[in-house]
Amino acid sequence: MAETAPDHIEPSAHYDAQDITVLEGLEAVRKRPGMYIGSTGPRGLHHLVYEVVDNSVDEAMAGYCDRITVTLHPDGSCTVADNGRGIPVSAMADQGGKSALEVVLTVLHAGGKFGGEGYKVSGGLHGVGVSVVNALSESLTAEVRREGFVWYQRYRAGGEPEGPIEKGEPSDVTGTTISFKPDEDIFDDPVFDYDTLAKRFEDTAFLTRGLSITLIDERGEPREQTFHAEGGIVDFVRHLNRTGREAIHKDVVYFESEAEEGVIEVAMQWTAGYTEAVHSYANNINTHEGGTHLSGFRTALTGTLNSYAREKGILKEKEDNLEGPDTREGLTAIISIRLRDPQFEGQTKTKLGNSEVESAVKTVVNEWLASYLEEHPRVANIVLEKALSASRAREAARKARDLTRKKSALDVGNLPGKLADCSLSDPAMCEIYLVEGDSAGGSAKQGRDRMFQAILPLRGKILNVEKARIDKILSNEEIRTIITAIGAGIKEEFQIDNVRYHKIIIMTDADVDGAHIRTLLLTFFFRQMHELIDAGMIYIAQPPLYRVAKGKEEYYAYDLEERDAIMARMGGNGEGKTNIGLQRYKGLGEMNPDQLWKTTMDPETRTILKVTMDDAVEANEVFQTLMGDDVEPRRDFIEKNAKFVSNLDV
Ligand code: 0RA
Repeated sequence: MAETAPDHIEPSAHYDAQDITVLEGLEAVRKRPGMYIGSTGPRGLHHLVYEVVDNSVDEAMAGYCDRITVTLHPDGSCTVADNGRGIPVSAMADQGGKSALEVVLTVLHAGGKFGGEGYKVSGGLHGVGVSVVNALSESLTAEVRREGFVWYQRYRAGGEPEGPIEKGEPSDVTGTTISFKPDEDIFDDPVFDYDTLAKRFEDTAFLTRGLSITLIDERGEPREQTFHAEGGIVDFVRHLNRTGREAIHKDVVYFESEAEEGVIEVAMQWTAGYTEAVHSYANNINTHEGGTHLSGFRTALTGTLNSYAREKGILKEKEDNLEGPDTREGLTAIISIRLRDPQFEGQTKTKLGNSEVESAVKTVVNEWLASYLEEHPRVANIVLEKALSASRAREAARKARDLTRKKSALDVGNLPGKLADCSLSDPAMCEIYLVEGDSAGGSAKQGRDRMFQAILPLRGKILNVEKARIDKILSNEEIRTIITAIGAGIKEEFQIDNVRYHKIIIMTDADVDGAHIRTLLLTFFFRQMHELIDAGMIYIAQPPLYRVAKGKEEYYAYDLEERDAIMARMGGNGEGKTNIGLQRYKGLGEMNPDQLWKTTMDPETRTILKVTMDDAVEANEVFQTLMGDDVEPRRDFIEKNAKFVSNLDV
């Protein structure tokens, strides 16, 4: 059987002071899990997997590992296996002779202690270390292949070792395998979501050139996917452009540089479209909210393109400089930075705050891009032509706007006539319903609580914003009405403090047209008022699909299943003759004001879904699928559209 590691000091029979400190540390994690992993909801749960995988990714980035396999088991546990060097197993004198493995798994923040040079950069949003995963697991097993043997150690609930590390059979390979089962006492719903993990690992694989990550699901229908990008972020950019974004130059512009502040990688390609798809990452974390690396990149891009255009006479002396957005129209780019001590800020902790990074990225991008443009004049011309036409469109739009400024729909002083505003003026108390169709709008106006609920009926399909330029978007009647009613402007001029309602509720019919209008509205908010989504101010109303009545009793059902359940309870099976009245609502307009209030608008009883934008990369892809030229994927999506919606708010 297994024997004790030769250089391991026999543990004493009772706990010494050091052990107690360790257990207290893990206990603190169990008492306040949110402090370490953000939440005990889905995000926190998946964070456990990322924490373990990120350690393996660190090993890959140090050049010692090229395969990671993540397996989801039927019993709710998860195994992360890599072929790295293996976590060190030797005894640590300054840790009471405990193995390094045990220290890594039981001491908070012990992860990077043994690495030296290769380990200066570490992934992970919180970077809390595997000991936190151990603390929050019902059980955990570590299996290390190293120094010619397999080594084992098991942990009980809360991270207490069952015994010292044990030396097992000989092994001529190296690697680390960690299996853990999230503690049901800690997590609200400890079930891993395959798609959430798959998306993350796809990103990670693109960001870590050459690394293969395999995700295996052994629960239910077996599923397996392997993510691997030999070309790293260059492949990422091509991947983002593969649907609906037509590249206007062949090669992806790429460079990599190691500065004192960290390693910077940039890949970019311009497309024929009008929207910008620039995604930034810091230590493999998608920095949705941007930050210093992104602003450094933007400043350099604008500056370098302007200098080049001036120098080559592409911009004439009397012409104005290109503005930032002009240079990014149609641009797909990935900015990836790895740094020693990332500071994450912002509402969702996805904004890089390290101030030194801004000028480092700026300097590097300036230098690289300037020489790239010199060496690739054809690409330079294509890009500048694109930016110049964007600049002209912007100028034309500005003139058009100035002309109509006085009676502009963008001025709040001029609220649209269609808006039935509420009486209260404190935005935190107020909500606005964007309602499909005049007839539903009429019912909503009569049914609402006018103290705090405003109604804006919208007619027809609003403009397809993905394909339109800003000047066209602003000339669309429905869009102008929405902008005015919300009162906070758009794009760079958007000011969240001026928003007139803290709940903006989209209420459309439960059919394909309704789903389409909802998607168009979400696209519009995503492109023009992104902050509203970040701030969690956009919601989707959930009108019922059926009304079931028998005598004086009446119930509303929100889907088929619920309808059948209600009917069964009332004694009808939906096929034979009963005195049950069943009404299927084809549209909101079929409900009378009272019904609409009761089922969909009364804060006491309604369900509204908060729209979140957890992953801008994916959202961008979905919008493109929806709005791009291919009709098929769009129809597909609309039919099962529920993607943007999470977080019940009852
Ligand atoms: C520190 C030092 C060394 C390996 C690791 C950490 C390591 C940690 C993890 C976590 C998951 N997989 C891992 N693989 C390796 C080894 C240093 C050496 O061998 O010189």
